[in-house]
Amino acid sequence: MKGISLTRFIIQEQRRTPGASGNFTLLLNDIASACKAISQEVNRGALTGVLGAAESENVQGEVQKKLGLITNDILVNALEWSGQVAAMVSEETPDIIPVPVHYPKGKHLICFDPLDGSSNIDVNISVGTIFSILRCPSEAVEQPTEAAFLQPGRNQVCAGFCVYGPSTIMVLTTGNGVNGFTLDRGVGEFLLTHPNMRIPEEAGEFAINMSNRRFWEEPIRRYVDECVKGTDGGREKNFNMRWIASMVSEVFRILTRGGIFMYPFDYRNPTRPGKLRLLYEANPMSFIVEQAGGVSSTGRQRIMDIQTESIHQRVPVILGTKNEVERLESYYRESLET
Ligand code: AHM
Ligand code: MG
Repeated sequence: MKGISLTRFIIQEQRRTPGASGNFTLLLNDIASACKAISQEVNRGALTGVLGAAESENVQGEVQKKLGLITNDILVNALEWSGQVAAMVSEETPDIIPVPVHYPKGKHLICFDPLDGSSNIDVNISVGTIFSILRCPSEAVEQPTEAAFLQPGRNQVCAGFCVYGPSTIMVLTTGNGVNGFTLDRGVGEFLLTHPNMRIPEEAGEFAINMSNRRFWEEPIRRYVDECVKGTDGGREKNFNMRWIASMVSEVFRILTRGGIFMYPFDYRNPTRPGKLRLLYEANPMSFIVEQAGGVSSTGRQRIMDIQTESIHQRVPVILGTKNEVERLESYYRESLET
């Protein structure tokens, strides 16, 4: 299987799924094409003048980056014409993105963060695209509203992300495990390089933005303090720390060599129960992590069981190696009992 193209891989998966139409294959091909174009834009960077801030803010009041808006347009253009999509949600757009009336509609809802890791764009550190595919309730296909998107993450039919790093790598799940494909620029195709990715059961690394420590809840402080103390504390080993501030890179590292990633609830802003967005960051990453044998939680509940209340909803995210996430969940339970 190693070395086969993403297109062939998807078609072979489709043949194994009774009753599957080719529509989903077309949709994934469009996403892959968009990611190739985004990879090219990210790669050319300052040469084409796409770095820096745009003169606008997103719905969350964050200054938008030029490249964030360009990559958003690439994805919307690649998806809206295809006939596979009912509507889209993007980190860069306040409302749902409808399919223009002159194009046919399909039965899928797509949620995406076109360029995650925005603080890294101008400093030449890896960024990525994250996407999630839901089925559109059949009665909503013709006139989808925000309500159609308010589904729990366990309803996802596919999730993936692309990291634009030293190599461009796409990681994908349709609920049958996790596979990674590296973009071969010579051939112009994503080729299977990381079949059946499994998160190692032993973790030696934790990832969290330590500068927020004073705002954390007690279970997070307890867990991280123990990691920092290593063998001098209650743990049987020493830990290393990483913080790339690009969730795509952190999750790819965890898929490759294990570990735990935390962007937990903190007390900085009482209206914000976390930083990461449920529909296009937390849910797709949770689907991938669970499919690779890991766990993804807010500390208090499984992320994919959260009932979505709004399209840009934020949630705490703790994901990675099963034993480590479960240990932290047990600290949350203990702190709630006392
Ligand atoms: P973004 O979508 O605006 O890029 O925000 C999400 C990113 C994640 O990739 C990363 O884990 C986190 O923000 C880093 O945040 P911070 O700069 O607070 O450490
Ligand atoms: Mg993001």
